[in-house]
Amino acid sequence: MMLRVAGLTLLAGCVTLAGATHAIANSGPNFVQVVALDECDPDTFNAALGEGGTGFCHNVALSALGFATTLDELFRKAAAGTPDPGWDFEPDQVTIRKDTILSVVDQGGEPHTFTEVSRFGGGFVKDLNHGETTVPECDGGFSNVAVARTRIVQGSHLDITGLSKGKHLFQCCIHPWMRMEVDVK
Ligand SMILES: [Cu+2]
Repeated sequence: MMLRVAGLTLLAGCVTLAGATHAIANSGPNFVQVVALDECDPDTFNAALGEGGTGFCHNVALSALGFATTLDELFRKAAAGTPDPGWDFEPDQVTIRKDTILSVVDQGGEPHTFTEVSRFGGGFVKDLNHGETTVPECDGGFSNVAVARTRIVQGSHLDITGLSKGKHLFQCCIHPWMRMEVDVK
């Protein structure tokens, strides 16, 4: 009986390893990863925004360590024109070949969007915009299907392919200071 349990544990270990190998195989020359980061505080975000809200926060680890930013702080910093740098796309700029898969992973605690815009500007949450006008690509928020398709929830990723040669600008339609430039050779 004990042996059988041990066997099952070993099997589970193999499955985990297989998953890791797959991830490594994906990070070849034609695969570039971008991470979306934030430091949302689950207590204040979820009380105000709820399960279905645009800011629902799953960031349990950071909060327990005392590093999380409260919802009030986030809005206060944005209004002061000094938005929280913990909300960020990394890297800020990347140069890729035309056939590269750009995979954007949300490693923060709350949802973001990775939305291509013709010019950087405000998102669809007016009080986070510091006076900037909402860019047309973010207009309407998630009720706009084009915006909803660029949403990335915590722990998931969005793969961008088929970008044309030249300069592409992406921003988050919720936190508009999250900006990134992608140059395709
Ligand atoms: Cu965001």
